[in-house]
Amino acid sequence: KVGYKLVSAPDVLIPSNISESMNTEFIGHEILYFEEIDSTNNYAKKIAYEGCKDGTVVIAEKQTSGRGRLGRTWESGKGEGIWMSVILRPDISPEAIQLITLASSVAVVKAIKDTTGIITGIKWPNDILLDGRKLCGILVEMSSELDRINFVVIGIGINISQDNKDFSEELSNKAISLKSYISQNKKGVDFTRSMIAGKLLTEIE
Ligand code: BT5
Repeated sequence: KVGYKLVSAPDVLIPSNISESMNTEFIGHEILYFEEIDSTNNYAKKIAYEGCKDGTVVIAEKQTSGRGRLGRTWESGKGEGIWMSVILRPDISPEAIQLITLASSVAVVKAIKDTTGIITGIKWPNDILLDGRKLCGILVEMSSELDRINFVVIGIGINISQDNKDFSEELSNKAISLKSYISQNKKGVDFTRSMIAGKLLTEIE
């Protein structure tokens, strides 16, 4: 009869959860959250063309047509990872776009280390590996003119909770998730997806 205490909240990627671990000047001040979407990069490009704000983020629990590079598929099951896209309007020349991919990879490695204590590695240009398997992929797309960028979309997919059996047969010994690594190796500390997402946006900025 003394009321209730909230001891834990479900790990959904809603903006209020993410902003608890975010400290940014402009990235993520607008976060668009979807339970299901075809691809966060597709939606991000659409709203970027329509003029959305620098730093807008699109995030989803599930993607039905998650994309890698060159038309490849990105497996993005419901609630199993962080599937998100960040829209930037940087004042750099189109040739410098590779720097954005590299900086994003570094941001992922730092966010994971700071949140979980786990050290991952970068396989140039856009893969983050753990135990020799792919933990995260980055897909940077842009719209530009000859000498200036209109916008960049940084699409990031991080596997969080899949077991081997949750991946397709093709990926079962090529992909890994953070939680399966932690439980198998008894390393790292517990975390929520929102903690990593908030920290990642901070690092990207
Ligand atoms: C990438 O492409 O690694 C970029 C992946 C980017 C995904 C994000 S999720 C949010 C945003 N919205 C999108 O639609 N995409 C971005 P690439 O280097 O081409 O690697 C693709 C290959 O990785 C596939 O052919 C598979 O072999 C493998 N793969 C697919 N899904 C995977 C997963 N969940 N984990 C690990 N590897 C995967």
